[in-house]
Amino acid sequence: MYSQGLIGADNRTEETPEFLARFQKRIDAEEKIEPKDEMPEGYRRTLVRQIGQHAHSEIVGMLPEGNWITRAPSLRRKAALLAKVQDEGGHGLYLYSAAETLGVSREEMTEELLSGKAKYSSIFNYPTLSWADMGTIGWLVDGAAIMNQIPLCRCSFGPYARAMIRVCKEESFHQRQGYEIVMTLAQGTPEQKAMAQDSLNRWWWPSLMMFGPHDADSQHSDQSMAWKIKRFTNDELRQKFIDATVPQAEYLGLTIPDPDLKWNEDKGGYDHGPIDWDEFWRVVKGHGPMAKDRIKARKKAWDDGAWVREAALAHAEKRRARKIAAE
Ligand code: BYC
Repeated sequence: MYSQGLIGADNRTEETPEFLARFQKRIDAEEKIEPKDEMPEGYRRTLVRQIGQHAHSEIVGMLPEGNWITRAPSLRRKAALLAKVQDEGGHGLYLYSAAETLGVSREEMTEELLSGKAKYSSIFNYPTLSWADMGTIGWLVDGAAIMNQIPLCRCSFGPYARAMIRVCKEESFHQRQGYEIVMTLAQGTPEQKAMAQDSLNRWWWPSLMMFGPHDADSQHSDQSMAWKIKRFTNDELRQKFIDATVPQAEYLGLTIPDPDLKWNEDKGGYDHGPIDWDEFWRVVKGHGPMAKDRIKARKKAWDDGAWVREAALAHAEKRRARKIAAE
């Protein structure tokens, strides 16, 4: 009478087929699932995993760009970069809050990040070597993020979908500010244009990897699509991103570092060369060039912030006691 076939990747949950079918009916009717609604344990776990990893990506994603705030070439650039990095911090906080509605605490999620159990986007394990990288990250990394996140605004889980609406509006500003930086460099001196090209060369392939493994190797996609957490597969979104980005590079007069990139009339999209999946899995498993530094920085921030958390708890306790005494 119990089925283990319909649920999350680890197959640990036991729920009746009737219960799973009832839940699937709500999903198929495009109803939003809210935190207190009954849901399969696999659905809850999938969301905690994805939203938690998404939140960590936003927070770790502040580091590569934060690295350039003091070296921005003008006050205007500095103000925009500062605002963007703060936005990413805000996205992390909405996302942690969305995950918390599923019964997991911020402490637990942070501990999983610091222990290496929870992942964060592979892209943030690469170093930011020049100012041009601030432009390229906005253009490509935020561009890829938008492509992935617009469909998440229609995710079946209400708090995640709603958080994504604001996040996407801000990511869209980030993408434009990045593209404008790259455009300024591409139309500048030959040295500036070379800097933009070098940056594109380094970030192109890691940006394509942001969308995750090929569909054939994506262990969670089928179930996440059935539950309408994901609306498109990894390969579908990667293709959309390439098709949108190639004309942008052409407009800038920059060359995408893929000799096999070619318009395919029949499919109405670009064919591209092979992605280095060995590199992808190496980075995902924690061996990216900046992996140690990123986790070290997050651990330091978490440890240094312990007194703030303790003080906030003590303050809340004092207020609670005062309120009880006054009643
Ligand atoms: N990096 O079965 P799959 C941003 C993992 S931040 C690392 O296809 P799924 C921004 C995957 O987790 C952008 N790991 O998984 C911030 C799974 O491992 P686990 C972050 C990756 O979940 C600051 C395994 O590989 N965006 O926008 O169905 C500045 C198998 O994959 C990656 C999000 O997090 C990767 N690239 O699909 C600027 C969006 N790819 O968990 C910008 C929300 C795969 O079993 N997340 N893995 O240990 C998603 O949409 C999905 O989770 C993914 C992966 C498409 C990423």
